[in-house]
Amino acid sequence: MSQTNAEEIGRAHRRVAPPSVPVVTFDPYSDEVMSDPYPYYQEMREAGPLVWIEKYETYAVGSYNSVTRVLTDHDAFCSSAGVGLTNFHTEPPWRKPSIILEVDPPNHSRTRKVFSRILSPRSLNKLRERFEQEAQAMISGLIEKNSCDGVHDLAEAYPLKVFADAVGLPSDGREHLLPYGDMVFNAFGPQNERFRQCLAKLGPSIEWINEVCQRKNLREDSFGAELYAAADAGEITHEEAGLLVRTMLSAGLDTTIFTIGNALACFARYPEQWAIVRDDPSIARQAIEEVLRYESTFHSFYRTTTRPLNLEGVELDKNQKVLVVVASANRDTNHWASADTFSVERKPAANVAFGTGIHGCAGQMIARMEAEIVVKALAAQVERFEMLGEPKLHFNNTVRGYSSLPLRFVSKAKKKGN
Ligand code: OVM
Repeated sequence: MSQTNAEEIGRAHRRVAPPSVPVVTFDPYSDEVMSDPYPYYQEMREAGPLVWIEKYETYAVGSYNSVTRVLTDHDAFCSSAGVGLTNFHTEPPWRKPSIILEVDPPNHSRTRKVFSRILSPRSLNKLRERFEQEAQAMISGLIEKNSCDGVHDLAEAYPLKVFADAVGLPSDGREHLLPYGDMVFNAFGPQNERFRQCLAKLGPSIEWINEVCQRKNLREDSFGAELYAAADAGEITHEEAGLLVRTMLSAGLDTTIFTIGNALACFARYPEQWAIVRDDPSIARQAIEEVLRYESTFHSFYRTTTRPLNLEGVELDKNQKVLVVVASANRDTNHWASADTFSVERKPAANVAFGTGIHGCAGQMIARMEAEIVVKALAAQVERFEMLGEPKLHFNNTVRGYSSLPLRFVSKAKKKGN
């Protein structure tokens, strides 16, 4: 058989890397890699700024420069083919695509504008006091309990209360938000066993989510109500308002929950770093940036090429998926000094945990606000964290965090003998 024939036959079954692209053979979605992905990310960066992931027959970028290059060129690297491995041009999405995430300009610009206004710092300032009171009360309660699960009792409880209130959700049924979010983020990865099991268990959660996105179920004076008001004003349609409520519920819980959990895990694991924050809470915000850099919550997502192009010296065809590993960019030793060290005193610099470019996280200000308020409330009350058992990781195709953190919050007051 001639070589050309063999190649053509091979291509029908399996796509191979163009000759100049380094191949990586690990599966970024395996439990093994997810248990500690950073050495694998290093292997990927050392192989080159652009690599081929053999298992999923897709490109990937993991260096700080290649990640930002892809994310800042939304004309060449689009979102409308989906930001998961599934290519919406050739395979059906598991749900109706998001009208803000999985869409390109000019449609994206219209929905993004409304969304950004509702989540602007000005609008968030009105929520700050309520958010602070809730954090203080929750943390006082946990100190009294003497032991808690940092995930269930704080990382989950806090956004499920304050963020869901801000969106305008009813109090009952909020437990549906977690399996739904888990599904959303698994769906950005491959349709692996994890994806299938999650989908099989989803049951009534999808219906609950779709139900609470309707205007009649949302409280007045809430983000949800504001989205519908934007529809009354003709900026978006009423159906779009419902889909943007769905975006808030998809993007706003797991992300902040895992970020708060990752912060607790970092502070419990590096007590000397906690002591720095506790003694100078004015650096809480900077500390959260460092948690996001060191243990990025959103690990990776995809873009799709809109035309043949050259990336990092490689010719890519049109309609190619590129995995963008922001968590790897945030550990790139060519960009960060002591990249693998958790240091709350690191000068805040642009990490890409929230992405960058026109699709950079629209909720990043409220996410930072929630995390900062929790850290400051902890700094006011907690001397140190004692780990009472093994932390348990939660495995998800896209977001990284814990399912359990058995902790004791040791009170500052107790130490002083009060
Ligand atoms: C959405 C959505 C879902 C998950 C994440 C996200 C990071 C957006 O439904 O629009 O942004």
